[in-house]
Amino acid sequence: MRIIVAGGDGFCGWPTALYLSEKGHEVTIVDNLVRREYDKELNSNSVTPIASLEDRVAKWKELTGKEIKVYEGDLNHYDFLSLVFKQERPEAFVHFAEQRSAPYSMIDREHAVYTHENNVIGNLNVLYAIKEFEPDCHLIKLGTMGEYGQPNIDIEEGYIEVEHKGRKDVLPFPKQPGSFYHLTKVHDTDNIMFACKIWGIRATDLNQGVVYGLNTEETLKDPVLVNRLDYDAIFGTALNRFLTQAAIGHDITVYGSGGQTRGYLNIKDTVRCVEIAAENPADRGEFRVFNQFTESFSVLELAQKIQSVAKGLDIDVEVSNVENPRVEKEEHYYNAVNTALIDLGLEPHLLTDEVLEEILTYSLQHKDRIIVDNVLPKVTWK
Ligand code: NAD
Ligand code: USQ
Repeated sequence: MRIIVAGGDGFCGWPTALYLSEKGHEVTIVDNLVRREYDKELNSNSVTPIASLEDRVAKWKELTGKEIKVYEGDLNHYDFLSLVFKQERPEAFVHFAEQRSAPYSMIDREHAVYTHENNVIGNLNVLYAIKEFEPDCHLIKLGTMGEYGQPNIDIEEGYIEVEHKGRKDVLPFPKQPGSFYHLTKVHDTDNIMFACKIWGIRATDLNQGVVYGLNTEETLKDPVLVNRLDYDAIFGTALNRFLTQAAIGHDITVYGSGGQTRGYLNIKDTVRCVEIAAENPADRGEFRVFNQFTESFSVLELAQKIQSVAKGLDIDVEVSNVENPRVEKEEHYYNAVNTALIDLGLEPHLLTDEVLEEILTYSLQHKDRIIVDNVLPKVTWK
């Protein structure tokens, strides 16, 4: 299959591009490399030293003989995107290419506006490009579990049957996102749903939970292929971030009481879920939503698991309840459905002590790269 991986230089996109290439698909990466620019802006870095995208794909070709084409450019530039569509004629378009940090979107007005422009308009351009150039192309869009927020009822996969004043309908599940970033995903969802309805586009929205881990079989083939590992308070996400904190002997920063519960998945499952979606495309006009996570944990549970694994490696680390910089429920009901991908064949990699130990070991190897000043949160929601 001819597959475009937009955002293919990023944390989820790079291993996905390699995995799909390994499986024999013709993979093309589209990325404007802006994630590397955010690091410069924030004076931050990946814990692992990552090679340039050029070197990454050259090494992949050298090792496997497989070519991954690269277009360096911005989804917001429609002329550029049109050219990519005309030249590559994608059968599937995997869309990872958005500003994905909630704290980044909450820095100030400029960052909120940038996040909205980048994400919402970029996605709208992709919808128009599909309509104009490849109407049969399957859009596989990365959404987020955070679109649903923290409702006091079970979270369904995209839709819920509602009975109201004696009448019934299946309606989009209510959205209560927790940051301007998460809001962009809700706006994307609405735009995609509408485009499917009016133009007959086929789309799958993968409402992904928090991703942890860094290696896949493919990224382990050579150090040049290593994935990025984010740890700072803006781009680091709960589990990976906590492990890097343990690596430098920093307290694990549980925000508030730590009852915040989210769905999580291993990066190895991210790449497989995308493959499953690509192999089982939505019908023309269908807007399908899959909840993409394998297990749920509270942040306190994660911190305690990591503390215990670190102890096994003779690292003493404290769990510290720091003041929560976000506005969110710290104690709440959480029960989300995630059966669609499992029914299509996903076999989850679960969070074991061995998995935690592996990421911790990687963090320990590169701990000198961690800029300690970036660890504590400075951006607040208030
Ligand atoms: P990332 O920032 O590491 O990667 C995103 C990539 O997209 C970067 O390489 C960046 O340069 C590129 N990009 C951004 N805007 C672009 C644009 N306008 N044009 C071209 N390229 C652009 O993020 P990630 O962690 O790999 O996340 C990928 C996607 O998955 C995002 O949409 C994110 O919202 C979603 N997601 C991520 C997680 C997670 O835990 N990492 C969880 C749920 C959903
Ligand atoms: N948290 C802590 N301590 C920390 C960092 C985070 O307690 O040091 C808490 C947060 O307050 C939050 C939870 O952990 O309650 C998750 O935060 P996070 O930073 O790991 O994840 P989040 O901001 O939700 O965003 C990440 C990705 C985003 C993706 C989302 C999936 O950056 O792209 O959409 O996970 S989800 O959480 O399901 O919405």
